[in-house]
Amino acid sequence: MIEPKTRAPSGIGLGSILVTGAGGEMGHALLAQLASLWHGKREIVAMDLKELSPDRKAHVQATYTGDISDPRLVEAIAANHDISEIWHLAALLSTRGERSPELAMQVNVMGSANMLRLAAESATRRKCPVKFLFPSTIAAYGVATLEAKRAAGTIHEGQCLEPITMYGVNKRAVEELGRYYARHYRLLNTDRMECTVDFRAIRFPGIISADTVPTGGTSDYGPEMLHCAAQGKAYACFVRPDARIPFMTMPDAVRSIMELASAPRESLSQLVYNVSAFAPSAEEIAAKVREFFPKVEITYVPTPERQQIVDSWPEDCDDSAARKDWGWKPEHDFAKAFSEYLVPKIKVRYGI
Ligand code: AKB
Repeated sequence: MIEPKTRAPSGIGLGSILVTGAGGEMGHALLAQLASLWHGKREIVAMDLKELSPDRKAHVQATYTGDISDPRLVEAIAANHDISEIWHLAALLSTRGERSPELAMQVNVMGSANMLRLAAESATRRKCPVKFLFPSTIAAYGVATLEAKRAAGTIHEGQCLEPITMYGVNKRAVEELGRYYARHYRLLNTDRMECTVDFRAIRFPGIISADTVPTGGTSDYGPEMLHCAAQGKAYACFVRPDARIPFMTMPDAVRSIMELASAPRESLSQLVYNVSAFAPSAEEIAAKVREFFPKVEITYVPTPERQQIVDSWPEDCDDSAARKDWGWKPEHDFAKAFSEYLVPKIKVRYGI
């Protein structure tokens, strides 16, 4: 279903911002930020598989409900709006993707290819690069064994790039497509633009939000533990106590991608960046949750398949390039994430 049917004015030459996956976890926090930044200056167009909730619709000027892998929907957006920036958040996450790998590839790769094409065609028409923000993930990394993970320790962007999940493979594929559109699009054309798509990606760790509980991911045990505890529910963790991957709070995640978006292109030495904040084991998360919710009952019932996915992801990521190129610095370390953000907000959310 498409609404509206007419091309909306896009403001003073700035063009419109398209946000895909606007109904998802990150979309929730990002729409509000984009709306306050661009209020009255730029049109924001949102797209999601499901109809957006009224509070999200309030932040945007146009909404499209449908599948990003449907080229007709993408053509309709291109016909109705002057798109100059795309925040492509829509994806099937790692656990869901592994249960339906072909569907994941369709949405995560073909849907992204549609978005990159929309960006390139819009850039060619506007004669100006279209900015493309892409949340990639630590799932883009992959090591074959737990021993290899421990030996690798904290890794930089060029290491361990053999993901074992369809989701990780899909994200790597889009990073490579982004590199092509940014640097080599139509390389045989003599009149080609030097940069057609200004592709910028962040490999996010697991994200913990006080407002939303993720579904379909493998890093979900972190947020699930906390949200269960706050609701007085017991939690059976699907990974071992010693499982370790990096995490970050949602406000830091949103701020990082907003900061990357606003960084001058010439300061960016790479297209894909790690960002890091803290990297606790599952047991360290459980202990922190118990500090604030002492009655919570947390047990460990590892699912071998999901454990294998977590064991293939790095223990932590080296984000020195992001720190150097665009000044990245997380606000929340592990202690502050709980004491200053998660616990106070989650108590309000669940009326504790
Ligand atoms: C997932 O678990 O699928 C994601 C991720 C780490 O990318 N949250």
